[in-house]
Amino acid sequence: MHQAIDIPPRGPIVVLTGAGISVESGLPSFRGPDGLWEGWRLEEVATPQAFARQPATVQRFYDLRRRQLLSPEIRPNPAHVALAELEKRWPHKVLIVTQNIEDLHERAGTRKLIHMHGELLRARCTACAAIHACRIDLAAEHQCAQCHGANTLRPHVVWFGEMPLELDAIDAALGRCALFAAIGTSGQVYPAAGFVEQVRRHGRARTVELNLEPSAVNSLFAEDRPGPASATVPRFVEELLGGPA
Ligand code: BJW
Ligand code: ZN
Repeated sequence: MHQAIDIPPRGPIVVLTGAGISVESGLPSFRGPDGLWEGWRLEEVATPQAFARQPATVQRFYDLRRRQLLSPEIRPNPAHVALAELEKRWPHKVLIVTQNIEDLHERAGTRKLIHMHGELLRARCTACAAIHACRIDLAAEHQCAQCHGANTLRPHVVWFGEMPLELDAIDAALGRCALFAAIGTSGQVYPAAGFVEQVRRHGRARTVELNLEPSAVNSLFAEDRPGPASATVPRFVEELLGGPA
């Protein structure tokens, strides 16, 4: 049942974001027409088994995405900017939990942010576990600055079958939030797709989905804001703050 609740909740907010929030910044989502996985087979690039089998293919997939992210035409859009403004002006805690591995929330000014599926601009050493900033191609010859291993770095991202990051902190925030909003995520990948159910279990929070198309878990949200994120998110934030974001 989708009914609008006009009274803004007072209390902490958790916002879950997915690839859809960055489509209008020029980055493709994963699923659907023009999605990233139209051109690549998911099981060939986003599992540890794929990396063990074909490291060069997987490195190339992430090298291309890293290059694209670092190109000047990729910029935050009004949805990222509105969420940064919400964090600045909302009188309670705002936590953005993003499944995205790009840095558009940070570039828009968001400070309190969890990258639950890791970060494209970081690399992790498979020999010594050190995490490094990374703006280079990893398919090319490289060395770990910590243990000096040759070609030991992998993208610091979470593949299928791997444990998402900071789940304890996310659980705690979901358990005390007054508002949970999910933006631009298809609701097909767990545990993120289960967050709305988790929030509903404690029964105190307003739940809102903002998406171009209904997600796989759309029916679990109390409210629905259909449309492109660059329009729906600034409008939603403006309503919450009681004035232009
Ligand atoms: C717009 C828009 C616009 C477009 N405006 N909106 C069976 C049942 C349940 C679970 C499982 C199961 N079998 C396996 C699992 C677990 C598995 C899973 O969920 N699999 C499913 C496929 C079923 N999950 C995992 O393995 C996770 N780990 C885990 O569970 O650990 C526990 C464990 C580990 C070991 C042993 C035992 C337990 C890890 C998941 C990792 C996901 N990784 C990826 C790749 C990250 C790196 C990279 O970016 O390459 O993360 S997969 C990919 O999907 C990426 C994304 O973050 C994630 C979600 O995608 P997202 O963001 O929702 O994008 P899309 O494209 O799907 O949707 C875009 C949406 O935007 C659409 O809805 C559009 O409508 C919308 N949109 N334009 C607003 N302008
Ligand atoms: Zn190392």
